[in-house]
Order: sequence, then structure tokens, then C-alpha cells
Amino acid sequence: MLTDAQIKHFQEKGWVGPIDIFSPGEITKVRECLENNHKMIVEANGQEIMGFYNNVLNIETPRDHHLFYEPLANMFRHPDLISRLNQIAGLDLLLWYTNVFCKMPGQGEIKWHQAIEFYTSSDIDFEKKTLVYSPDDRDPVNLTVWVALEDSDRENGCMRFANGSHRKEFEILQGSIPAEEGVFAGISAHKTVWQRKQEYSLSYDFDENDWEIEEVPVKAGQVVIFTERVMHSSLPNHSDRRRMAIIGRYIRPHTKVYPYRLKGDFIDENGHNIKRHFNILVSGRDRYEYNVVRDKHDLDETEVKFQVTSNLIRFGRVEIPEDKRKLEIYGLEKQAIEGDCQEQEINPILHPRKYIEWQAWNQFKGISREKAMKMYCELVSTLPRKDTQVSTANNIDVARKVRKGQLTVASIQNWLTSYLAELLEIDVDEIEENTPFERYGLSSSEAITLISDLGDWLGCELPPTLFYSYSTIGTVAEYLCQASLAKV
Ligand SMILES: O=C(O)CCC(=O)C(=O)O
Repeated sequence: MLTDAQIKHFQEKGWVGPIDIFSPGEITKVRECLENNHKMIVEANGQEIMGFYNNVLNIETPRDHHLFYEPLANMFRHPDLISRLNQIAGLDLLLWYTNVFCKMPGQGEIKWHQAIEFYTSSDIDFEKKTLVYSPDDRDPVNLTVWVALEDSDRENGCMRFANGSHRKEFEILQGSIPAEEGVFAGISAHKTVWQRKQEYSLSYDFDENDWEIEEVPVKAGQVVIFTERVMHSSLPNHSDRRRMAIIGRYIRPHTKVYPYRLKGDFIDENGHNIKRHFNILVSGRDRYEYNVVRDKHDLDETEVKFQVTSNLIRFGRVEIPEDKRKLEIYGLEKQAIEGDCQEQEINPILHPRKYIEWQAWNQFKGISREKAMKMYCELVSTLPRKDTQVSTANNIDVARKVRKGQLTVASIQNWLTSYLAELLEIDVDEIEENTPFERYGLSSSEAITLISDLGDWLGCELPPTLFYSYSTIGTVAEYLCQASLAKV
């Protein structure tokens, strides 16, 4: 339980911690879960991030992995944690949100912000709020629990709080700073839709010099609890150590979560289609029934197995053979996710590659999604597993070509641009060097074919996981030139 001194600290400063909650074993379970289900990605801005695929929301995101992974849900339902939250926010509590904040060495600060504003007004637009607090609630709650999965200190980017700032209202200065300098620019995994489109950023009428600022080093297993109104930020990671944390957010059941889902708008500020999002009642009762409340996701056993198997392909953990099985994997994945192919037969002379893919999908027409999932899992289970390390482009000829200027970043970019334009049947002007490949809607097998064709063109073997590590045309081209030169 929280002591009187801790409660007073929370009331006066807007946060309390570090508090010992999780044992080393509990922390290891969560960390291993995240480590086993990620891929390293180099973003267009050069930041290397841990990328996670959310198998319930069906999108790559650091958000809400507790919806799929039990160890994470258990962490945020832990009785020793919930009993403390009850002391602060009452008995009836819903967990509505979690987020992995993994700060890799070299990543930047997270700027000053409050949790309340991100969910009441900085949503996809100011009319569609993520959280709508009850009008009768004079003290709305969106309580954050920040859990250290690794030791966090001033060198690797610990949290900072402006003591007492929860008592003041801060004006939001919309668009007053460039999007690339936004609150979360320091950890690029956390961009919102607006930030990704470079359209929008927000800052606050807040000056840290006016406040008593407290840095809060935290050991793995300890937590910090803070209010939705306290101004907080985190320092850059200047160390060579990763700083992984995960947060959970809790509301009272009379707060509406994503109320606009009822009107058919399902995309939140992080770009998630939240039609499968749900809240977990961690204590007390929900007398209001405004929200979708469940203990567990609604995916059945077959779909869970399909998702777990798809992750093996996504994270590059299986060897995909260069034979008809590769097309079968493609076709079954399409059938499992989208059902029967509704596309007109493609002209094989004009678009041979598209025709092959069309055929690969169309051959499964009439097979139920469930059966396609089972066939997909069966097929993938016969493939050998492989080392996930990204190997470098190792053909010495490539390095020679780079040295001689026959192969440049620009020529690799041009090749990739033309290839993608042809594959997607769009104009080359529509392909952008900084847009992640997945945004073009490439399936995993299209990506793998692209990588092997690129390898053929370069004259070297490339890892099928290349795009998981380097996610845009620009970063792939840079990497290939640098990696091949580094080899000679
Ligand atoms: O973990 C961090 O570095 C920042 C966390 C944060 O800003 C938040 O929980 O709102």
C-alpha cells in the first residue's frame, strides 16, 4: 500500500515513485515477451528503433501489446499495483492503454507534455477525442503507471517531472514548432499520424525554468505513478545502454474511450484502427457500460496461431524457399486476411509479376479464411527457422562498384523507385524515398521478392529481413552502400 507520505507526495508533486512492485522474474517475463516479438528498424531519420507488430490492432506500433500478450496484461493487473492505484483514484478502474517506451542509445529527449491533453484534444482532429471525461467529473483521471523494464538514470534518459505543475492549466500552442521537433520526435516510434505527415506538432506555454524539476532514476521493477496533468519529459539517452520502459493508463469507467467508434470513425491519433480495441476492468465495477470491456481479445485459437505464425515471417525468423511455396505463403496470407480475391484477372503479358500474385491468391478462392489460416500455419511450420541477424551485403563486387562510383545511393534509390512504381502500377513521382515500404501496402512475400530481385541486380545475397531493419528506400540505399564498403 502507499504510505501517507507517498500519498502526500503524489498530491503535492503530481507523481510518486520509485515504488518497488515487480520482482525480477516478472520483469524478465515482460522483457522477454517484447524481445521475442520485435524487429529492429532503421527509420528515415536514421534512428534505430525496436518495432513491434500489434496482432490485435493489426498495425506496427509500440501501443497496446497487452491486448495480445498475457505477460503484459498481467503486469498491469498486478494486485500490488492496483491496490495502490485504488488509493489514488478509487475502486473502479479500467486499463485502456499501454505503450512501450524504448529509448535506444543515442535517441533523444521526450519534451514536456501532459497526458491529459494527448487524449482529450490532440486526437486526429480536435473534434474527435480519444477520451471524453464525464461532465460531472470534476477531477478526471487518466493515471499513468511508468514501469522500468531496465534501470533508468540520467545518462540513459530517465523521467523528469515539474513538481506541482498538475495544479496549473497550460495553454497548448498548436503548430508553433515544426513537426519534426514535436514532443515525441526524440523517439521516432512514437509519432502520431500528424507528426508522420509532418503536418502538426504541439507545444505548451510551459517554461521549465519556472518550476522545480525533479529527475527520477528508477531501477528495473520499480514504477512511477503520475497524474494526467503533471508536466513530464525524459532526458536523451547519452549512454550505450538501452532504456526500456512500458506504461499503462487507467481511467474511471464513466470516462468514454474512443466514443467516436460508435459513429464509424476508428482511426486514432497513432493511426490505429481501433475497432478491436478493448478495455480491461482491473478493479471494482463498471456501472456505466459506455466502453468495450473484456478480459481478453476476441481472436479465436486459429487466428491467434495464424498471428503468431505471421510474426515469424514478419520478424524474419523462417527461411522462405525460392519455389512455389513462397507464392503459396503469399496467397494463403491474402486469403486468410482478405478472403476471396475480388480482383479481375490480370493481363499476364502486361503485368507478369502481378499476374503471378493474382494467380497465387486466386487459386485459394472459395477456401474459408479459417482454413486458409490453418493451411498457412501448416506450411510455415515445415520451413526451417533461421538466425535473425541482418547480414551485410557481402559481395566484394558490390563494394568495387560502389568505390568506382558505378553504384551510388542515388542509383539504388532509382532502381527501387522504378521497381516499386512498376509493381504498384503507379507513377514514379508517387514513390517517396522516406516513406516506409509497408505504407505502400507490400505483402511480406512481395517484399521478399523485391529483396531477392534487388540482390540479383546488385550481384549479392541480401537478407530477406532487410526491410525490417531498413524500412525506406533512402535507408536501404544508404545502408547497402555503406555496408558493402565496410566489407573491403
Ligand atoms: O518513457 C519516456 O521516456 C516518456 C514517457 C512519457 O512521456 C509518458 O508516459 O507520457
